Amino acid sequence: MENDLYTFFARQLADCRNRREAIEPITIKHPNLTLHDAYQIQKAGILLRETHGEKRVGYKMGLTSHAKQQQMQVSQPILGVLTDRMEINTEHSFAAKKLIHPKVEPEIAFILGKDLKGNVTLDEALAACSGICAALDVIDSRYIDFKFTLVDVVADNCSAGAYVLGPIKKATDFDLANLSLSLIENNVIIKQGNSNAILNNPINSLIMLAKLLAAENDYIKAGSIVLSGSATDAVTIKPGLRIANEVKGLGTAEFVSL
Ligand code: OOG
Ligand code: MG
Repeated sequence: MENDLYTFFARQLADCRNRREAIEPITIKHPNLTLHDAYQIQKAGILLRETHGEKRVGYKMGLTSHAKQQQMQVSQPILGVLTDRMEINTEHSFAAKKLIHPKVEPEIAFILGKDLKGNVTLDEALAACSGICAALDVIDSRYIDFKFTLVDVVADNCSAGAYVLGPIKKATDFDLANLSLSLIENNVIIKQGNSNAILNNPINSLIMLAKLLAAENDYIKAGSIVLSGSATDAVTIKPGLRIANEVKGLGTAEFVSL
């Protein structure tokens, strides 16, 4: 497919974001789009953001848990790109009204201290991490009712909306395959999950990201933030609430939804 067409679809999705209006999935009118096309559309979308001054800060993995694959009826992990504009501000308040129909997910995030390339072992992935933390991923599909195919959601940058991180700790101090996550609204726990729901261990999400990028001759650069994917299904954000992901022993990522 032509580069112009990738940019055309990327612009369409960016317009949806700016106008806060969802559209029908692009595969309805273009059923022949491939996963490769979808990643090219995603890349064109990130280039557009960069021309508007946004800076890449890392990646998000999506659909890495059974709960998410079930909820979205899509059965394969995917990646998206995070930019600095997506970070929830330092006072940690977040205007849900600026998005179309945001939902929130409790996650574990990694911070890379070193580059990570190609097929890596669990120990190599761990050694590349300078830290881990609790995270909240705010997703906001540009498609009506969050309904899409794998190709659609990849083109839409994995529904990336916003994110916030908790305090950063040393990865080797934790049993990554057994962290307990609680998604909390005000003081009420609304979802509970375990980090083993994320590909048995969220570090496997990082390993998979390195592998997916290697297929495109790319790699995870030192300094990158990587969201490993939601441990539970996603929850619609209501305004006026303190929303938190409390990870036992690790810390809390939180924001107030306006
Ligand atoms: C796609 C994004 C999924 C996750 O953590 O699984 C995702 C979506 O559900 O809209 O961020
Ligand atoms: Mg997510």
